[in-house]
Amino acid sequence: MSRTFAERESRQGDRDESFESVETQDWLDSLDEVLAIRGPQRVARLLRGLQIHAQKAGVELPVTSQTPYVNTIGLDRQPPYPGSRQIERRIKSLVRWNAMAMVVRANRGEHGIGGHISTYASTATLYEVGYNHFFRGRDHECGGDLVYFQGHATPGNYARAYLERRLDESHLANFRRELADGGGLSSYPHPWLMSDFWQFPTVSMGLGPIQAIYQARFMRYLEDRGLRPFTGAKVWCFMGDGESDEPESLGAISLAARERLDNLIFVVNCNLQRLDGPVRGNGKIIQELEAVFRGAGWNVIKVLWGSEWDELFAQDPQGLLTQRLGEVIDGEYQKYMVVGGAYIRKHFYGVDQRLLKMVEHLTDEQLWKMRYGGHDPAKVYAAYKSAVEHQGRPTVILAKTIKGYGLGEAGEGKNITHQQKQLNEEELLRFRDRFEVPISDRDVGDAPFYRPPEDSPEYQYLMDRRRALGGFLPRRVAVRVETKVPGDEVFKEFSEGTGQREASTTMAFVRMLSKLLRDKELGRWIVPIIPDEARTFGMEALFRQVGIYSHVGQLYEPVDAKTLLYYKEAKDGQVLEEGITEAGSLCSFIAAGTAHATYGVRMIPFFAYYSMFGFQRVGDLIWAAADLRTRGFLIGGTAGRTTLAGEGLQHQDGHSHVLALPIPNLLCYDPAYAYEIAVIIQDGIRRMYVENEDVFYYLTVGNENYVQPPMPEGEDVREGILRGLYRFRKAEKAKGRPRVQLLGSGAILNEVVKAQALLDEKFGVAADVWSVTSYKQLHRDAVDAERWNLLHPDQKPRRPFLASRFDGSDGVFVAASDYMKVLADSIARWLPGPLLSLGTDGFGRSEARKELRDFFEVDARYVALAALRGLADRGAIDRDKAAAAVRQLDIDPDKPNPWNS
Ligand SMILES: Cc1ncc(C[n+]2csc(CCOP(=O)(O)OP(=O)(O)O)c2C)c(N)n1
Ligand SMILES: [Mg+2]
Repeated sequence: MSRTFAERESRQGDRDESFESVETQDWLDSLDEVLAIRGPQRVARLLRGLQIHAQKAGVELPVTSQTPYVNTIGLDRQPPYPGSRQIERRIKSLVRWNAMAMVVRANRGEHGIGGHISTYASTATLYEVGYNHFFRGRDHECGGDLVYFQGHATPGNYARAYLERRLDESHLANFRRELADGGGLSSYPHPWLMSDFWQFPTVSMGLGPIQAIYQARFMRYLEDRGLRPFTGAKVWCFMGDGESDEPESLGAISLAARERLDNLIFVVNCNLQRLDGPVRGNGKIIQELEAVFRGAGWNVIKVLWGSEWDELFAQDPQGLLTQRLGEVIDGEYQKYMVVGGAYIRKHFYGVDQRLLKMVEHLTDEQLWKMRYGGHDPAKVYAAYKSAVEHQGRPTVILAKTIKGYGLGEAGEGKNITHQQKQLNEEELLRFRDRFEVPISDRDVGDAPFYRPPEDSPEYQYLMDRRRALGGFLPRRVAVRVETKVPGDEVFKEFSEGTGQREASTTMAFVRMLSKLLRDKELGRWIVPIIPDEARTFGMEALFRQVGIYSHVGQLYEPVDAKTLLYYKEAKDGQVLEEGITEAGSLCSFIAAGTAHATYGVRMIPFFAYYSMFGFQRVGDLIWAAADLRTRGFLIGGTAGRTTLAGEGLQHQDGHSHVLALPIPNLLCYDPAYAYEIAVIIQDGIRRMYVENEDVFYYLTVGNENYVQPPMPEGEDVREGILRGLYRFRKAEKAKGRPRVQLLGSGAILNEVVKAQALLDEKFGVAADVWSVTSYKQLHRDAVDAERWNLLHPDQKPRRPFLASRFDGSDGVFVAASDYMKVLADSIARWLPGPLLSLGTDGFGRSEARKELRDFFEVDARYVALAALRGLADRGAIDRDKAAAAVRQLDIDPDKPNPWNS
């Protein structure tokens, strides 16, 4: 066990102690003198010199990424408080009360409906100082600050909106009851559900901080490209200390420092607790975070001690108190707050007579009530002011608070406090008294909501403050965008095919993107986003064409400067080359795809990435993108379990389309040919940027080269591509022959076309070939029709698109794709005949395409065999013929099942 500073000191004996004391004072006096005469920068240089000297002399020094456990901004640098502390306290108390009452009442009404009291209780001052003095609304000349509120502190946001008369009592009464008559309030920030209120979803821990970083960076991108004026708007991100454990929370902080994002401010609500207990019972989360952020290059402001402590620090020139505060660990701090003043005196101050003496004039009660910095508006204001004025670096404010502050016996600082959702009458009374809420003894048990009348000083004050700061917050404003869909001059060439030339769908997409970037109307709004994969996708030409965005431009001569496609970084560069971070890239995608709502600027992001590292790697962020009503195109490159050769198990994606199924507003396509991509992208731009639909797109593209055919004639092809299916090639010589319907997607459509010929030539079977561009679209449409039919039994049933397309199509159905079989199976119910689906279930392999397609049983031979097997099952051909086909097609019937091998 480590000994305390005081214990170590006392063991050295009196003589030693007095000698050390004199020696220390001597050094401190010298330092003060230099400080007074030569200033703080000289002191910093001197200390650095001393450090080097000591290190050379063999003195082991601790890593200096931490500063002492005291406020970063000392009393002498603390600005005066600009508002009325008294009225602000009244407002805050009412917000506290209503936030608490909202949760208590929700849980009385419906046991187990949930909600959180303690989190907002700990962060109330951090929010209120922001609301009254810092957060600027949309109508402010800066265009509004962007605030990422801590997800489960929503009762505080709602309670304030209630005082502001943006919400009424029935909203509050229906907290967590969104299906109630008249609507209710979302548990957490969800723009999908409260689209004129919430801007940013944050409650999936870690997603708020990483999105805030990329949002601040995207704000810079818009400014540097001249798409938005520089206004000095800030991005604020409130997060929990427990939340900092999520890799996403801290994973991108170095980017913020590198990009010098002084428009970004993190506020970490360090209540030292998470859900189950202390965040770092055996350590100090604030010191740990300080080291991490300082190490990454952030400006760190610690707000630890309230004004009551100032007097003690003033009496402590030798820093005894500072030392003691630094050695106590978080688990003990938590205990002090729960157990009370006598315990604090004995266990905190009691280790040293000098410390005890320092507080002898204070009662136990007073000792207990000495506030932490995060609960003192004066300290919080000082930190915020310093943060917004800081230049050249992002700032993190580490504010020490108490979880469940004000709940007293009902949970203040206790381990159960996160889950506390009920207060009994006695506890409500105490809460009311503590915050002086004007509710009578008789009523208090009902936990009624309370808001001061419109002519009250409280209401006037808070409205004045909001007016001065540019309106309410949070508030989401979805601006309608007007865009012209690029015409045929961009897309026409793709409907003509490539003739004899082979090309991949990736190449087709890249060519399309590059043409879109040149489009006069649309080009500048496009945001190509790539996580260090441009060369993999053949997108490197974009580097030169539109440049890679860099706030500082290009400070070096690139090694390939003399080549045509050199690595060009520029301040007005358009490409976001994110480095190896799918999570970060996705945050850029979200920021760009929501720019219409955030900045009133429509942006069209195309985020191209390795399809394997999308839904399964950063699926939760994609879910958040959906909640955020993000618009844009996700392009899953090198897709297809057997189309991406050689890369093996961790790279070959045969399931991203399955993982994409759950996202309600995401349209998914697995196109086979260039013209399909052209139709989808053209229509996507129309839907998202002309019709203003809140949808987004996922397209997979592959790197296999093949001839891109011309778009088949026919009115229904275009519609079919968009709705999920069209007939690509009709059977020839069908009359009198057994008939099958072959469905193919992506690169595997080519195998299906080959199977058509095989069946025709070798087995006398006529096959129609259909391109399925989207099983998800087909499935959604079919279940939609089915649901309508269920609810309207007395009306003419609706027919799914899928069923109508197969009118008159006879026979057996076989589907093959580079994705799991379940995808094709999802539409089986609506087909007029039995379906046999072929797909790529199982782990990938490092192999060539031909072998992979044999291994996964998705090549032309298996498609033909499946058709024959289906025909045999129906009695349309002899079973022997199907059995013989196994041999004829050179298929090993006893080969291992790829699904589990
Ligand atoms: C990704 C994720 N995992 C788990 C949770 C469940 N959860 C909600 S709040 C919470 C504890 C949060 O602690 P902290 O970040 O310290 O916030 P505090 O309430 O203490 O301010 C947990 C685990 C979640 N919301 N998101
Ligand atoms: Mg916490």
